[in-house]
Amino acid sequence: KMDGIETLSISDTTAVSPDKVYPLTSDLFTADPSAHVFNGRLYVYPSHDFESGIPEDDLGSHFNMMDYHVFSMDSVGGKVTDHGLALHIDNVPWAGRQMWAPDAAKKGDDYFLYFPVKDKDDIFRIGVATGKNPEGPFSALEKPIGGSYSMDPAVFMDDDGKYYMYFGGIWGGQLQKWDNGKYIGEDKYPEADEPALSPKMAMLAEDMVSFAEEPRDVVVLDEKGKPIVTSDNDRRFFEAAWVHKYKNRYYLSYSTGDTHKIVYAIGDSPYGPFTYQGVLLDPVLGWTNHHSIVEYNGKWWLFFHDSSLSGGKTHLRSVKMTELKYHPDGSIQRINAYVE
Ligand code: FUB
Repeated sequence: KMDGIETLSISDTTAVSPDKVYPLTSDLFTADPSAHVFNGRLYVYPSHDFESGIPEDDLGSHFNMMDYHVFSMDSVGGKVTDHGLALHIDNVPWAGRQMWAPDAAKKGDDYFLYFPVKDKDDIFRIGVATGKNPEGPFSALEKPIGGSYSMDPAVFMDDDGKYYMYFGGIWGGQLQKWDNGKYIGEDKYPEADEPALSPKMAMLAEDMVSFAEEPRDVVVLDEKGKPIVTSDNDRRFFEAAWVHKYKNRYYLSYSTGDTHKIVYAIGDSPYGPFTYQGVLLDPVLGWTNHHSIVEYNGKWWLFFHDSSLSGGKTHLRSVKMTELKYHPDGSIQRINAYVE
């Protein structure tokens, strides 16, 4: 048994309706919102969905995004500003196609946009672009982050000023094509009863554009302290890792992909292990479910997307936010965005 945090007693099996859902964008399709508070203002770094005409497949080829816009607001429910083009694929020297879910970080007076995109060999890598303003524009480095692979970067800053990147995603995200940091070019999943593929994480170096260490596995344990296994599709990691800290404990949340939930696990170190707790967001309209969690003005907010604005087109999504609530024991109240 690995050491983990106990499964909290108040874990919701039934979802409640959110207090209020705030749609954030309607002029552009947006997805995978990563939210941060910089200088007292709320910034959202989403994917920018558009109709490229590429047919839908299991590898997500129809998610053929080419650029990023940053959005911001100074109050929940207030005006949301679209700051325009922040980074275009044509300005990323090594990029091939598919700009997927980004994230951002601030260190001192510098801002960093982290983004997954396939390189010219069609292998997902994680890139970084820097800027002097939270909304961009950002200027991409010549090469992806050394030792990075797969997708969905999420950067967490701990209270001691250290930054950690969590990343990875299976199926179209290609995590299953990597073995111990080496690209094997074919799909290799652990057996059904073996520990599932884990998200990866690494501390960022002082420069914020490289890893300070080799990426390692982020282990998610079940209530018995055993790693969650490959066949456990309702709980195993698929994509969209996010880490936040609440009352001194680390919360890892992620999408279960083909079972379409956002679930969470708690640990007492940014390295984990994390113990599975439950669902925090039920499936939304559209195949993907991808979120972020941030504290703003004393409340906690869940950012997510769905395909309601496009009439259900999975690759044309729109970001929203709603309040996230905790039970007294630190467990998270489960939300279904559509329950009346
Ligand atoms: O937006 C493209 C991909 O869909 C993201 O990288 C995944 O997390 C999923 O939301």
